[in-house]
Parts: sequence; structure tokens; C-alpha cells
Amino acid sequence: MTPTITAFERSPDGGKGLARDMRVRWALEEVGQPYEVRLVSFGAMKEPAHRALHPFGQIPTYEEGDLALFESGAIVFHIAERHAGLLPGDANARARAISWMFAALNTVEPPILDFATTRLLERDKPWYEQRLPVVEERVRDRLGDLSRRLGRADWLDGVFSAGDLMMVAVLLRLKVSGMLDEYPNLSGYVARGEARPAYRRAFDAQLAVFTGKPPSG
Ligand code: GTB
Repeated sequence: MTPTITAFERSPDGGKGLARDMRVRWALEEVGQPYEVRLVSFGAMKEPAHRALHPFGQIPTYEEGDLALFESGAIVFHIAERHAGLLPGDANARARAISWMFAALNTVEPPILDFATTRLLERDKPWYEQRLPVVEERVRDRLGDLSRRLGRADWLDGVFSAGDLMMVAVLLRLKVSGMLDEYPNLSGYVARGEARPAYRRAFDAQLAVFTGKPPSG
């Protein structure tokens, strides 16, 4: 059965792949699962029909037969469990990959979101100049630790996994700030993720929503 996901009708990033449908598209592309996309407007997201799928009125959601899911982490985990390619077969390696998924979402993403929100929405506040370096430092704490753990490796725990997919997706939010460049192994790590054919297909598909042109290739 072909799953259907939801995405922004008009993503505020103009199709730069920063909205959270991107990680779901990427996971589906990695495992070779075709999917449909239903685009939703900001208004429709808050209507009862969409809230029945997503209690917080957000994207992405995932529908497959009588299963409806929300939360990008839960959706990517579901895809990774149902298909080969995103979680290792060895039980311990699988558990470690899942730890990295949680680390991306629970440990690395919160300070990055805080930083992005501060820069985007709080510039006009009288405390902006004081707050920015504080939130930046929290991001650097996480990046420093992650950078030390990754070292010279290509991926966080041997082969590419859903843990790397989620970590790269989370780190991509920092790209415009230039902060990733302070950690060359992390910017290399993100570039390796972006170079994956499945990532490219997912990126092109979400960009096509914005440009109105079908994905090339
Ligand atoms: N924890 C949830 C998950 O991981 O699925 C969070 C879902 C979420 O934040 N969804 C956002 C949303 O629906 C879109 S992704 N927002 C509308 C609303 O809350 O009313 C967040 C996002 C939005 C825009 C950009 N951007 O333009 O750069 C980046 C990320």
C-alpha cells in the first residue's frame, strides 16, 4: 500500500528542505518506498480533518491503510522498522542506531531550534543581543561533543542508518548560520548525507512543490 504524507503547501523556506516532511521523504527514498504527498495550507492544518491526524495541527503526517502517524521521528522509525536499509540487522547495532535517532531529536535538535527561533523571530526584542550568544553557546556545546564522537568516521556507528538520517536532517538547519563550518568533520558529515541519491531525490521532490516544476532526472 502506498503511504501518503503531508507537507506544506507553501513551505516558508522556499523548498530548501528544512521542513520536517524532508526527513520522512528521505527515509522513504532510502528504502525505495514510493509515496504520495498531500499538501496542506497553514489554515487547513488547524482544521479538524487535519487535527484528527495530527493533534498539534502540524506536518508531517503519514497514512498507510488504517495506520495514521504524526511526529517525524515516529514516522521515520516506522519506515525503518518496516523496510530494510535504515536499521542494522544486529540487535545491538540496531539499538545504538535508535539511540542516535533519539539523540538527534532530543539532545541536538532542541538547542538548534532555540537558536533558529531566536534568529528568526526574536530580533526585535530588547534582549536579543544578550540572548543570541547564550543560545549559540548551547549549540556549540552539542556540536563539539558530536564532532569529537564522530571523529574521522563517515557515519555515527559504522554504516549509514536512520540515526545518521535524523542527525543530518537536524544539523542541516544550521547550514545558513555558518556555524557548522567551525566543525569540518560535521560539515563533511552533513555533505555526505546530502550527497546520497535518496536525499537528492527527496530534496528535488520537495523543491518541486515550491517551483511548480517536476523534479529533474
Ligand atoms: N516534533 C514535530 C515533528 O518532528 O514532526 C514537529 C513538527 C513541526 O514542527 N512541524 C512544522 C509545522 O507544521 C513544520 S516543520 N509548523 C506549522 C505549525 O506549527 O503551525 C518546522 C519547520 C518549519 C519551517 C521551516 N523553514 O521554513 O525553514 C523549517 C522547519
